[in-house]
Amino acid sequence: MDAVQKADSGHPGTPMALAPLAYVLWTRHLRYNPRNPEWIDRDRFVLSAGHASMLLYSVFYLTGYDVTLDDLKHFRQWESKTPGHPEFGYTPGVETTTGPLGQGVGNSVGMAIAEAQLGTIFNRAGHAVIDHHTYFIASDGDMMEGVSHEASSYAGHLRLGKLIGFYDDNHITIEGDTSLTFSDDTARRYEAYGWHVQRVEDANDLEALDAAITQAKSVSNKPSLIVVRSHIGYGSPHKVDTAEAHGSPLGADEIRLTKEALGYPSLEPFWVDPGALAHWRQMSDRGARLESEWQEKYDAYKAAYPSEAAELERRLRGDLLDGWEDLIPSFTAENGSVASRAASGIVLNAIAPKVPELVGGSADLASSTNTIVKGAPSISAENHGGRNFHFGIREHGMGSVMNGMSVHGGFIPYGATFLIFSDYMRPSVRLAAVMNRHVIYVYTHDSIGLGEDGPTHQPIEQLSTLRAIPGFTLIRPADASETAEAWRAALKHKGPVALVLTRQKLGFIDRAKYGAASGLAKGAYVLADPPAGNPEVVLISSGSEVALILEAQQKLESEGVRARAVSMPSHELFASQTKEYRDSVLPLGLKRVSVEAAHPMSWNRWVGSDGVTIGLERFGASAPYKEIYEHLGLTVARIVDAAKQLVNR
Ligand SMILES: Cc1ncc(C[n+]2csc(CCOP(=O)(O)OP(=O)(O)O)c2C)c(N)n1
Repeated sequence: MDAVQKADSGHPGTPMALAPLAYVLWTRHLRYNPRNPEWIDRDRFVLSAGHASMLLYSVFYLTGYDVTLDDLKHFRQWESKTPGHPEFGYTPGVETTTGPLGQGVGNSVGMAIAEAQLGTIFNRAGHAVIDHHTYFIASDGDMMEGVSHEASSYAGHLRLGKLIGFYDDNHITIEGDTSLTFSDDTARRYEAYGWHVQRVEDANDLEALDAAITQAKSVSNKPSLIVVRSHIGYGSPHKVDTAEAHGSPLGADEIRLTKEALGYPSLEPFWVDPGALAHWRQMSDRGARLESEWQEKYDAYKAAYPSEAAELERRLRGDLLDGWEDLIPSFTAENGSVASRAASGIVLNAIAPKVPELVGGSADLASSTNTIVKGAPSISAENHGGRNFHFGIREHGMGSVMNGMSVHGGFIPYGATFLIFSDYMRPSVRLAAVMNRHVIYVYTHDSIGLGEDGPTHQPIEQLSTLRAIPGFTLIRPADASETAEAWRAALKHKGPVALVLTRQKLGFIDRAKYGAASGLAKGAYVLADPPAGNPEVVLISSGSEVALILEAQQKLESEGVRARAVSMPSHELFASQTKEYRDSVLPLGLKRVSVEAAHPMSWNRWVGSDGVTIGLERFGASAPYKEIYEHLGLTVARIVDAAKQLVNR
């Protein structure tokens, strides 16, 4: 109440209502060490209702994390440790960034999968070194959002027994009572997903909460949901059970009345009873003890299984195994024309043995996205160790689960679907960028080049809008050789990367004649220059359209126009190069033509106002793809004309 009041913004009601739950969970059940928030076998806790962040920050302060009372007084202020919503990598103890409702539930499922998978792979009889629970708190909003449905359905299917969620059933959202819009029987819905479900009728009943958590922990073959009936703004005489308690300060008078009603010993803002603080702070010693007990267990494991321990530590550090790059295949003319999705599948399968942390799958499009690791088992309720994931037709859930696996540690998750359906998972993709997580999206069927499926399936604006996400790296390779380099770059990169790949076959670009595909690492590179004389104009392209600019370059040559052809598979990698390099590829003063079968918005940066962008500012069409290219003007003739006009010929 006091922190929200001082900040003059924030959400007091849910932290007030759930304080008893936080107390029971953090003092009796959760295994964590406030002095080492990074302890790898800690239980994970996710506040999916991220707006209630003051609940988390209060507990961090009380239990002895590196969060002070002063930090609470600076709630929501510039560079304070207590931002409006919990931010991963920012406040010690925060396991994932939450705020966009539903994502925390999906992240929790990912964390529980990560735990189950690492445990299956690394634990040995008598040595359960990875053995922790994942808890989350979800609000009405979390439960209404589709992403929580998708992820919870998947969690039930996989029987993730160490996942325990609380549903804060307080009947209140921003617009008022949930009866305005929400008639689900959430408990039965979760039962239908295959979860073990309990109800606690009174959020202030510590023993009932304790018993429910104990029971949930004992159920090892299903995830658990505990539906807790709470009263938002509990204690506030005038705001309890009202939407007003959700997202605004209570007001000084109401805070005073609340403290009086609760029998709080002081009216002074931020006053914490020293006895209460000492009681909570015992959690620091408890945490240190829990970790040191685990450390003993781990030392024994390490002595008995040194190579397993070394491998586990490597994965958790995020280092790649030596020699993995030697497995990246080379493509030659003999491979013929290869769709980049097919080349990607070949590369993935080639490197898989030496990149065991690279696990993932697709949203029911494995045969189209070429993302199965052949011969490897699938993850299932019976085998949590399988590396091939069948995310089902749940793109958003897939994205959210990938983030959870990534923040847990030990994995480079990949997830595949058609590029058009990146829109279905975009909120999770954005959060991967916000958190700077190393996850890989394999997006195939990347343009009108997919042909007959038509405009609903043909991406137009997706490339530009994905490129607009800060910290996001998109790579759209031009042929099989660039696809191999794209995987190399994606694995070496640290943030989120999308590999954008074709359905249709792409011709082999003869590297004896053209620039080496290794140039992909720099985002853009010169493929071809005129045989004599300086170029007069630059043609730039990515992916399938690179073949068009190569042909246009030759045609221009035959007509006496000296053009340079540049492959630009990644705007972001190119933007991060030195100015010298960028100017060497796109010399200052040379006019430019960009070509991409997509909305041209993102190319203006490279082309400038005196160049030409050839792209699509309309939806596609259903037809064989070569015809669509012709009809929509993505042709060699148009590129040649544009270049000639630019050089006044
Ligand atoms: C995806 C998403 N949509 C909308 C919001 C804005 N928002 C924040 S809290 C909230 C709903 C509040 O109700 P509830 O989830 O029950 O939380 P409580 O009032 O119990 O704290 C909404 C719509 C959001 N944070 N995320």
